[in-house]
Amino acid sequence: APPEIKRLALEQKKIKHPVGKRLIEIALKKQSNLIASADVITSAELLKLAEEVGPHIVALKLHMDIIQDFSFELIDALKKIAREKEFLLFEDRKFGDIGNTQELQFKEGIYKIASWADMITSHVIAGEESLKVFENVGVVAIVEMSSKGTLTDDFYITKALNVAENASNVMGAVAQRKISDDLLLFTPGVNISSAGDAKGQQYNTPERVCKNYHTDFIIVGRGIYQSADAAESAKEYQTKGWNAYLESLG
Ligand code: 5BU
Repeated sequence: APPEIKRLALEQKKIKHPVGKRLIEIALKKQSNLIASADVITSAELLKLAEEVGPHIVALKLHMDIIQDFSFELIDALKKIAREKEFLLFEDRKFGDIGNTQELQFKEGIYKIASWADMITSHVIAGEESLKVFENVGVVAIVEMSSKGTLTDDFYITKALNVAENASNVMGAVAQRKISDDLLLFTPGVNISSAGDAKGQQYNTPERVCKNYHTDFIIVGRGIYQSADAAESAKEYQTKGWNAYLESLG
């Protein structure tokens, strides 16, 4: 990126979290604000997708509990691809319990998320102290959802943002609107060719979420992994997302 844009993008957001800084660094280097959501259900599909979209993304968003044949060989292979292609591993676990239970879900069980995830999502419904258990990871707080009829109304969003801004391990928030410059903004529900699905999902274009909501990172699932050529469509979302992001800064 030209130096003035680099300076602008870094200075506009006052991000202190090391994982947030790393994400910005990768975004500027790769000229991408794209996070691919890998909602596939086998290790083979996941690794293939990671290889294909890797060059175009800043992070790969995962739902590890939907993988039928989960193993730590999968984690090792994913980490290797992430290192080679320079992207972060983002587990969209959407924690939403008391701190003690979240800690067990984060560190223990089959997936041992704490041992490999760079970033995780968490609801903030249990309050600020419940988030303290997420150590050595970038927390992305869910303050607003993309789906039709979500209960995250204006009142909830204001309170959730307040919790997110007060927690030092929170680096960003998921929302469908502009938020403060102290947090990175992540927006799912992004698709170029569809308006939604039959299960409540609602889509916006990369242009809309970057220019109207001032989104920092667009999250794209089916738009990429269900397309005929995942690499090609990741490239398209990368270009569209990055151009819209630069225009939103100017
Ligand atoms: P899609 O295939 O682009 O619709 O996938 C969207 C992904 O983002 C999917 O993994 C969801 O779990 C995730 N998501 C979302 O769609 N909306 C939200 O508000 C949140 C997460 Br939070």
